[in-house]
Amino acid sequence: MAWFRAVSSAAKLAAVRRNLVRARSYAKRALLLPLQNRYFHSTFYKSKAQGAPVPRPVPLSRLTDSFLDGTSSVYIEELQRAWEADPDSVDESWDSFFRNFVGQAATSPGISGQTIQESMRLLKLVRAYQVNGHNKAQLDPLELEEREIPDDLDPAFYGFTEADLDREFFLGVWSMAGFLSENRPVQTLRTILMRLEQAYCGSIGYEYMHIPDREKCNWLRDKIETPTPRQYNQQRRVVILDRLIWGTHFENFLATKWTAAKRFGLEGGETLIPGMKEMFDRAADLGVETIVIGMSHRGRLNVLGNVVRKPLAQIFSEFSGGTKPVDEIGLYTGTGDVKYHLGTSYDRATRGGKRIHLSLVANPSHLEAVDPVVVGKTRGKQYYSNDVERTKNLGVLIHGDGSFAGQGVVYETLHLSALPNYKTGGTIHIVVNNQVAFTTDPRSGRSSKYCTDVAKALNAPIFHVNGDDVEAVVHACELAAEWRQKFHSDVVVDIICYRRFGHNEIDEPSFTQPKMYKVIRNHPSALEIYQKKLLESGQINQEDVNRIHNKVNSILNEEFVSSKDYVPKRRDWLSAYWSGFKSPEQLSRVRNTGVKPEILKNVGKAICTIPENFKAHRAVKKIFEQRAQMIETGEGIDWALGEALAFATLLVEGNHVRLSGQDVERGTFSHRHAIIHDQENWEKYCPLGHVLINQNEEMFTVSNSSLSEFAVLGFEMGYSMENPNSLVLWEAQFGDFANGAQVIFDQFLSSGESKWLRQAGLVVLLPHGYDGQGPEHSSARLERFLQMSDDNPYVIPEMDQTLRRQIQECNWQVVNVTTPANYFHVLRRQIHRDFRKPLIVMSPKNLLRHKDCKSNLSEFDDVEGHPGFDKQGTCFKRLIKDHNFRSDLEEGIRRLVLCSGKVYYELDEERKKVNGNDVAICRIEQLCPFPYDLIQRELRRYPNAEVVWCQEEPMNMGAYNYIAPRLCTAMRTLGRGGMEDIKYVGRAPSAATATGFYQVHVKEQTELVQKAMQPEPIKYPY
Ligand SMILES: Cc1ncc(C[n+]2csc(CCOP(=O)(O)OP(=O)(O)O)c2C)c(N)n1
Ligand SMILES: [Mg+2]
Repeated sequence: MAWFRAVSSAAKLAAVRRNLVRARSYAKRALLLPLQNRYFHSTFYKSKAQGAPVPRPVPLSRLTDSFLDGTSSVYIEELQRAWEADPDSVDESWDSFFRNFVGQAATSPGISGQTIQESMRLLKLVRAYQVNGHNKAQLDPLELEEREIPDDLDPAFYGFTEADLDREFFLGVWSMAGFLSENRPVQTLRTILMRLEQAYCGSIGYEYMHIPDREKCNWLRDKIETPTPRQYNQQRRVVILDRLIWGTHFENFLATKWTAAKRFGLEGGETLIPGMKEMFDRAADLGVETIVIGMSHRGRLNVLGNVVRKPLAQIFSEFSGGTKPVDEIGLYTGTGDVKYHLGTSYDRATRGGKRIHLSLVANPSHLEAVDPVVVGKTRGKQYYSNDVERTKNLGVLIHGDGSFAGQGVVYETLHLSALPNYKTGGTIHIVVNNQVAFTTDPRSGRSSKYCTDVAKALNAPIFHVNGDDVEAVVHACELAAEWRQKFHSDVVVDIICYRRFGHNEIDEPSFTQPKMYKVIRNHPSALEIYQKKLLESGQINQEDVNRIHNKVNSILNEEFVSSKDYVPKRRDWLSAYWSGFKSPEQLSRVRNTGVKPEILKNVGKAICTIPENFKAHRAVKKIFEQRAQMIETGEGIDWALGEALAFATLLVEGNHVRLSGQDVERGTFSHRHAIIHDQENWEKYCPLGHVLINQNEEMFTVSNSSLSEFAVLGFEMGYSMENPNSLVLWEAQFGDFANGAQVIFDQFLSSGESKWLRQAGLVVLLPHGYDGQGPEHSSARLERFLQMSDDNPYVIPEMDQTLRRQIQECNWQVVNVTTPANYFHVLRRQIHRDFRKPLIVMSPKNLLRHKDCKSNLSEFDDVEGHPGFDKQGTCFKRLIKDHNFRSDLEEGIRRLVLCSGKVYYELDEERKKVNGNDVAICRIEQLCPFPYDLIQRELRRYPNAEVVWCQEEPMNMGAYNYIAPRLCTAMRTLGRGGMEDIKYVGRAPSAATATGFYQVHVKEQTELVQKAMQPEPIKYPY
């Protein structure tokens, strides 16, 4: 038996040695791991001689998780036994570890008997609280949530018993932050547990252990595990109370004055108001000067009144039905929007005596759609205020629990947060988590535990906080501001509250949530709870409380009285950068968009030059040589160069240009090459970044985006709203994919100005055209954009050049441009006018390299006598007349084919083939607003021509349904017939945009082009 034991312990020792060898090889391998994972292994490199004299605590905290599991503990115990038998039998680092740690523990009076295993278990317990403490935190004010407390928060799980509670344990003097950092290595288990419960299981549940950055975790641990995390003095508490009273009375007041109105009140979540205000105060203390806020319906009016400080009289006036705002200069007021969608901006003082600018962005009902818009606007502000560190301009988004979990755009927006050309230094997210979405329980509304789980993908810390504990809410909000200013990344505050009434005030919530509403009915408000607490603590007396209540009520009443006479004085869309811009009823003249020839030559050379030592790809080099040649000769300028010239000339004039979208740097069709790559050292060069001497790096930004449409278009929308002197463009990979961003088109781009009186000059490039690439790479759904255009098909507006306000009155412009020069001018026109309008461009694919789709430099300049020059100089051509027919009257023409886009080149080709000299082809370059004047001019020119609309899209798509009534109006007023006189040539109606069979495509395309040229008349309708 003795022999067996001996053998067995020898075998064990051998096993331990084998493990040690393995451990050493792990240590070597670990050097390749990212920094944060290296710490544990680095302790192995101390030599025995160096390590011996001074007992050094070995940071167990640095052990990786795998070492903390059960088998590792057993393994370490085995090691310990081996070490006790023979210290030389273990690796020198383990020797040091056991001497320092166990030696201390074993000899310290009062902690006798603590084993390594107990230490490990204790550490695991601490860690369990850090990871899982939030599961036990007191988060639900209604206490209805059924929760399972994880086993690993139970000391018994680690083998501790009642008897251990008052035993002292050695915790170490760890080089870890927070709880383990204190210089009190020996504590009783009872104290340890109490502290852990206080830190992690109170009114705030912290989720941060998913963050893989030690510095960030330690920073948070320091904040969370400090013995007195939040101690507000009496003065602060009065301020918090005051703010809570404002938030609460505001809703009560609206409820009593407008009993039947929908206001999507904040009742049950009123602590949001003091939380936000304290967050903003803290942010201001830390250097924030401007905050852009996005939020949906819930509590929006309260935030507008109490946080942003929109005049209460104005809010009340809007509640009473409101007067349509009247501008002192003009009368344009758009369609307006419901009161809980309107935006505004104000300057307000903070508690710390600073001033902060707050703007709440107007938003549609579409939940979360405003998120990327806010982030883009914030980035725009950062550019214009030279906020390189991104600490002066902050974006704050307020979400609902249902929408934060459910809406995909939340994830898309979060995913922009660290991208170099989209980051804003962190957005602060606040979730007003009232535990219900309309009538839907979280159980049916999401698959994850928390509604905020999506933010974990971004390694954002998440603070869940009980909305009934106003001080905890304030603390979490302040901490979020500190985090953002410290780490410049996103952070989430999840205020878990409830909704006292229905989804809106007219809704009956007990139909669907009877249990919840039974509890809510008897549940005191956050204000009642806080007031009671302060009164009981003696920090405030009833008189003081009454005084605040009376003050708030009397102000609300005074504002209500003055709201009756409230007259909105000034439209507020003219923020600083926009002064001087015209509203739709103020005439803005058409301006010359041509550029002096010498400037064109100079910038042309600059953008075609690649630095000498830059090793561009051979093919790219050739492209640039060809471009340089085009500039040199002034001939054959192609699409990409036309675009680059528009950008370059705008830059020279001091404008900011930003183009973003998927693969826009090279260009989906490999035509742009706005950024080129050194093939040897992988450096990048952006020719348009060097048009000016010492050009600001961001002045020309071209950036590949994340693979998102909704968020990226929303972002650029917000960016473009910030400053009119910027040409902001978003390009879809193919136009088809733009419908992933449909909400932005519908709710912001096409209707934003009309609803919210905010202009935007965003340009959207949508590759479009039938080349036989199948149903998903042919159509940008031109018809959708035209259908959303608001120009009246039956009324011809004032078209005189000196009085024309047609574009200003229209909601946007839709163009399908066919020459590089016209593309150049339409881009420049966006900036060279006194108003801003979104521009939708059906951009070409095969025209990018088409032999005939070229322009001469003389079409870009402003020289009298050059093509396109007229009284205003050189301008964008809304219609390109047939180059074959110059006289004002062409009586011999039997057919006038009107078309738009690349089909023109195919029609022209066919005409040449069939000698169709009696057919004229006109290109409508600007479809919306409809160029009535130019169409009528062409109709007059060809008095005997059959009028044909030709398109390559199916009949139910493309421009046909938009063109037909407008063309008809133009013809009727000239006595040229009506609807039945407009012939259609194009594809038949279809469900899919295009055929998937190339042969079918070719047949269809050939037929339609041939038909447009056929000698016999075309039957009506086709
Ligand atoms: C994209 C979108 N889908 C549906 C709706 C209709 N809707 C309005 S509020 C609401 C519930 C929102 O729940 P939650 O996000 O939890 O906010 P709460 O109203 O509870 O504050 C819904 C479904 C909407 N406005 N937007
Ligand atoms: Mg909700």
